[in-house]
Amino acid sequence: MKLYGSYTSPFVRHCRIVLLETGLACEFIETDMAGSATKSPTKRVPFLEDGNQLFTDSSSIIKYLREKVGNFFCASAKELDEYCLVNTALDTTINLFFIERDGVQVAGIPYLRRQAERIESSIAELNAMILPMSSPYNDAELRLACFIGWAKFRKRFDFAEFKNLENFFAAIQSYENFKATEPKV
Ligand SMILES: N[C@@H](CCC(=O)N[C@@H](CS)C(=O)NCC(=O)O)C(=O)O
Repeated sequence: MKLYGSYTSPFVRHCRIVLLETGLACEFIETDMAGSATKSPTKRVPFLEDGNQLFTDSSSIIKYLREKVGNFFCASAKELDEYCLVNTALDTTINLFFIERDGVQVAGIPYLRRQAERIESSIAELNAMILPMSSPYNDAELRLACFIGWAKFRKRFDFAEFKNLENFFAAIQSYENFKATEPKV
């Protein structure tokens, strides 16, 4: 198997954690935007090749890897809903990050203001969740940790008023597979 991605992407980080957890052999191929533009129809990372199979989204990659070793991806509807909530917040935060990096003023465009509000309300909801303070972590929790880690790394969000999320993030630092995949430029 070959996983294409970057060392900064939170979506790729989640896949890398799952590779460590499952112990599956996989080559990591560092890929920039030019690389993903030619090799994946989504023009995004991650993507995974296994023989002649191509997976173009972190969620399908994680499901594929977990099922390969006889485990589940988001076993219950509740876990899937929590995973989707984190993913919406993450996807929206990254969307605004790229848009702002291209010089667009978020405050001047109604839909982008709505995107910013979506992030705020989703984070408040995530902060109200009951979160574990030690492993094992499920995929909704791992995705949440990858989101917080990326938002801190890129200085996109101040979590100071969200104490539950801060405590959860402090605790997951002692999980070796999370620590081993910290974002780096
Ligand atoms: N839904 C996708 C999102 C992946 C994604 O947004 N990746 C970012 C990197 S963090 C990317 O490649 N962005 C490039 C672009 O949007 O042009 C997944 O879960 O894999």
